[in-house]
Amino acid sequence: MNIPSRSIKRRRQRTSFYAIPALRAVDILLFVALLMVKLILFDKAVHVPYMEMNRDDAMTAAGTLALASFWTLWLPPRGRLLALIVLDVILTAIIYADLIYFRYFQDLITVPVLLQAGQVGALGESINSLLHAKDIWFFVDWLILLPLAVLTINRMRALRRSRQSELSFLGRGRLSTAARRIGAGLVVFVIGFALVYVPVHKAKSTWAAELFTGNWWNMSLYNVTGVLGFHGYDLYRYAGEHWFNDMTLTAEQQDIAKKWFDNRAAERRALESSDPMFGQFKGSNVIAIQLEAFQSFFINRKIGGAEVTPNINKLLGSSLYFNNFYHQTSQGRTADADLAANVSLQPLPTGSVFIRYAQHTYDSMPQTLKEHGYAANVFHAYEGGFWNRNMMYDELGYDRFYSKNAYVIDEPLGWSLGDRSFFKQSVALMKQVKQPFYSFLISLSSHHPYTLPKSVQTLDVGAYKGTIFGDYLEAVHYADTAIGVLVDELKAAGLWDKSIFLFYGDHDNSIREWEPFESFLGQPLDESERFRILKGVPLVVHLPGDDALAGTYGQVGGQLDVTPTVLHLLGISSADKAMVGTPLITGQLKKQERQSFAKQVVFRSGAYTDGEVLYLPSEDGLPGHSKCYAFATGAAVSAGSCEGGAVKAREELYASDLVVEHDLVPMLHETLKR
Ligand code: GP9
Ligand code: MN
Repeated sequence: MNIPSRSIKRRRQRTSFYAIPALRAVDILLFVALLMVKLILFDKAVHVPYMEMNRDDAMTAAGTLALASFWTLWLPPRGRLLALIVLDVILTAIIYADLIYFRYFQDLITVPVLLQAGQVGALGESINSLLHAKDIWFFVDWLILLPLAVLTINRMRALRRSRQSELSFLGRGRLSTAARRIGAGLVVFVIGFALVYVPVHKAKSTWAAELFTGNWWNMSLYNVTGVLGFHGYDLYRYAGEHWFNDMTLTAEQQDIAKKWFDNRAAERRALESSDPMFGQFKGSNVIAIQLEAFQSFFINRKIGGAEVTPNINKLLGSSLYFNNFYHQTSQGRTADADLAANVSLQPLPTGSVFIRYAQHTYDSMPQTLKEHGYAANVFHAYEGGFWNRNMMYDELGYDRFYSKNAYVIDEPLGWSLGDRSFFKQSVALMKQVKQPFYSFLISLSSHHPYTLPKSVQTLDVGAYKGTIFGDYLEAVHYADTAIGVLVDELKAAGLWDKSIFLFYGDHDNSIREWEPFESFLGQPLDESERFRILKGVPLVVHLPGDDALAGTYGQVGGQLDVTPTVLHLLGISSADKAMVGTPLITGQLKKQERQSFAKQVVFRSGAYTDGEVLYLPSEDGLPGHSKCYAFATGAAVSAGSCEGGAVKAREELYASDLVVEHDLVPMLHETLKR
């Protein structure tokens, strides 16, 4: 038994701060207080609109600190003090690293970010502008805490030398001391858990219901979990998806994916060798615009005698307009449209590929064009971290992502910069790029809830004034003006005749009351018409110096066909690419209201159309409840007319999901290379 000598005992009683019972919890309280200040500083520094820390957020933040530190109460007093100082240093470093990362990427650090070296490396050149003098407040406590840690270590060493070790688990105190410490630790754990659980559960059961499944931005998660809670959740999410999820691929699954993509690539290969359109526009620039919530039901329509989209309607005179073109997005909305159009793979049923599998390999339009000597840039005047774009665009092979930081916000509108100024500034940036180039632009002003300032409401929407439908028409009318500006700018820059220019809508407008649609279109809408309106977005393609093909085309198509179409026109083979779509602009095209090339457009729900039928599976998944309609008339037809197609639609979704989830593109390259 180690009995402290009397002199040591006396000295310890005299000097020990812990001898005063009331002060025993002071270190952990001080720890929570200091870190709370830092979390508030972080929140103020990132300053995301509508996300300021409120009472619930403060509760969550305090709870996460309790959860991070409860175990220190199991240690003897000096061990605990030391552990709290080390925790303070680690958590401060995490919070500050997040702040620096946020200032550059408008996002938080995640496990995949740490695994993808390029992301953090990009900070290097700008580090000076990312460090602010006032950040010193994150570290002032270290001036006291670090010397205190050294003193504590020395003191512990001295005590250990006198065989009074306090480092061992629970120290050498009496059993009652041990029980008290365990109890105190557990109490803090329970308090911490409750402080986190109650507000997070409240958010999850109200506005944030889909946030944890279909999450769209790490900052939205941060808004619920706080920065430390976010890292806990990120680790849990990553571990669940990558370590604990049984992702073993069976030989049979491999075979299914190989066969499916091989067949699809063979279709494209056959077309490449026989179709006169292949390579007709070799060497052109490609300028593709993804328009926010831009549907097709208002194209060529008037309200109170005024055209909703006068600029686009005029452009149709010299362009190819696909009026049976559909969006194929799921929960990932804008990001799914981007994936469909640039990667030609199906989105996932839950969440977005951009967030869940950004580190996997894909065959993309930018990457393929770069392999053929093109420059490739993407433009979107919003926070670069939204939809995990920074990471995904890196993977897709773009040279540069011009996000909000690259723009002067001289026309503030809605979420960010108005589309008119966005397009103007993008063309100015584009002019600097060596040709041929691929430029992908994503608009934003026509985003839900569509309320534009009075100054840009230039369409008289009559009876719809003051309704969301009226606001939507105003917003798409504004977006149409912006398209007009963009075309003029491209002409002035001398790019118009050297470029394949195309645009498509990303997804529907989320307005689910059918009455305004019916009164606007002047007819009642049955189920098949509603589906076609909901999914219908325009695809408009202007080909350089060639208006001969201009006209309206009724062939069905979808966003997954955009990349194969562009590659086909440029004469770049997609036969060795793991892509789902097929070219829409071929020698077979005819200007007709409706044509069928035995081509299927498959939607995430398993619905499909081939231009002959429209198949809508039932929500309860029972085959007997599904619907089969004639595409031309909307009349119900026998279920048998859709059966074979429904099986093929499921096969497409299954094969595409295998590729995304199991990262099969490298394996498929081996099979597709001939
Ligand atoms: C934001 C924009 C909107 O960057 O792309 O995304 P959404 O909410 O439409 O998916
Ligand atoms: Mn969108």
